[in-house]
Amino acid sequence: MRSKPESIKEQSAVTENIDLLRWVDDTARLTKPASIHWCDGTQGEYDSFIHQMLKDGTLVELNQKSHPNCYLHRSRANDVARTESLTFICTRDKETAGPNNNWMSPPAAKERVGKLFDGCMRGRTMYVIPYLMGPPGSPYSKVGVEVTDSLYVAASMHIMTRVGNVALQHLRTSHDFVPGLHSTGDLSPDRRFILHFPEEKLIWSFGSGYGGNALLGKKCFALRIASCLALREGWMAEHMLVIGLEDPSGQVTYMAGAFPSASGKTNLAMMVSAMQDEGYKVWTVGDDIAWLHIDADGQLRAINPEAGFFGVAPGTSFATNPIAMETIRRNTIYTNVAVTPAGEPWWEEIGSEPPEGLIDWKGSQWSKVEGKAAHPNSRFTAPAGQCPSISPRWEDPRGVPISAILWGSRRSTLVPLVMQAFDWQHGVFLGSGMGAETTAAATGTVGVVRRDPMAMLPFCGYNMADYFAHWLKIGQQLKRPPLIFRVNWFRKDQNGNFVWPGYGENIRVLRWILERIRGAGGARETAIAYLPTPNAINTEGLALAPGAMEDLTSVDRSGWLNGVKEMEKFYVQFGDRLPSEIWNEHRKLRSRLEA
Ligand code: SAT
Ligand code: MN
Repeated sequence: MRSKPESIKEQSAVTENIDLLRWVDDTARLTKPASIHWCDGTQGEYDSFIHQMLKDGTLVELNQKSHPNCYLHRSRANDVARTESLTFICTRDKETAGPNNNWMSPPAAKERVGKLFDGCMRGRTMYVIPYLMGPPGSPYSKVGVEVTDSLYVAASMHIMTRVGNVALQHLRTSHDFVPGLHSTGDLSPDRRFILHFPEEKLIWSFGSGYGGNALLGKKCFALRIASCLALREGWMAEHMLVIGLEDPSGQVTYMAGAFPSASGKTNLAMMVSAMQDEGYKVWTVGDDIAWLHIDADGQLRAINPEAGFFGVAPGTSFATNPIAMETIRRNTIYTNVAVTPAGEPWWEEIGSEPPEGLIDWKGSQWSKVEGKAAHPNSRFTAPAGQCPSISPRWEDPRGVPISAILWGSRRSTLVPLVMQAFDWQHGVFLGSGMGAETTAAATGTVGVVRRDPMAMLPFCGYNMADYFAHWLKIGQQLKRPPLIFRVNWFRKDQNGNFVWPGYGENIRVLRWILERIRGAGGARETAIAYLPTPNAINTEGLALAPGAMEDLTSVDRSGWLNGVKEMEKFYVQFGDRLPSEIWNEHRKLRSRLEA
């Protein structure tokens, strides 16, 4: 559906939504594209996008025998991860955005970045992408419309969201959609801005072609803007995976887990249980984002707003995540991975040695001295529906009932393998104070501990003090609030080796969590939380170092007292706005540790 920018009549064949037509028209006047293409979301359209990108070099064809319909994209070397320093929340009042966000006033942001958008699509095609976040027919689903001049973005949106008619039908004539304007511009970091206007539900992204900066349905809409809508409307938009844990009787219990980017969320979401023979199996509902609503019975329910996975490639292998390896064998767009002479994707820890003649992520011959062949934040973009462990209920319009919430992050020391919060309020406190070692998913130093509450620090679209208050309030509205747990698979010993085997063996921890949900499972009360009793977690058949389990389930008092100080430094930024409940929990934790 190609048309001249002015022909609003022609576009109205696609939709009769006046607000949408007007916004697209205004956008075209600003960006001045040579032509406009309304995306219909069909396979034919996807294929033609791919064809075009193979022709102009945006994509490289991978081995079509081993990886049918798989392609490689190389982004600019300075555009390989989210850029938190260039990401802004634009609200009238700076306090609304909070100390956790970069802020610009809406008029200032529009003035500054509007100039960059002016005429930025000259000679280019403007793609209009109506998309649905959430299952078709769900009352919890929401519509976005992304306008972009990047075909890579348009094709990726086909995978990550539900594009075309399904979205327009959900929208009908309502003005209730989230417009998102994206242009790659000249890809200069000096002219790169990722702007969110929660008060008008608008996204502007300029100067980046990378994932979270450019696929506006994901972090920009489904987390930053959605978190603001959720605050207003009484639900929660969270950086969480959702899994179903099937027990030997066939009953499935659903859990949601918040982990920072590149901390194994996708691995956990697709875990092949090491206790499969005993009847414990994990089903995948989502691997990155959950929208949580309270239903009429006071039960928390989750939908996965996305339709695909945008996962970290390095470290993914048949040993660590066979389900992902199976999922990304076809219909997948890879970004910034290496490629073998046979045309197959390759990355560090894929499970094979780098072959002779490997081409690195920048497109050059790789040699060992040059470091990593794949970028540490290289990604795969694959349809969720083709994942072998996808839950039969992943598109249930009512969502799935959540019985437990997990906080997880990389902590090589201090934080036990698993602990259970005393109650909802204590659980919210544990999430609010979560420390995390930074990863390659964002530009900056890797491995330094920062506070990353609920794994939402880069994604909460408003003041986090209000976010904590919202969490506390939601708990009061739930008839049976999910139990809250902190997990940490990432403890290391003095030699830098992981203490716990992780991956499929994490099922042993999930099983304890399931027992706790059912009122069983051995636990002891400690200063920080309930910890598993020595034999509560089955370790049969694991080659753990002597004393490992004791280390993983004990409390390092002086370490935690330090942590308490770090939390305090983080909380004081929020001044009076921080809920008193958080300070109370903080005070209680310190006095228990000092007792
Ligand atoms: O780059 S994204 O923000 O889309 C992925 C992530 O960092 O979690
Ligand atoms: Mn993420």
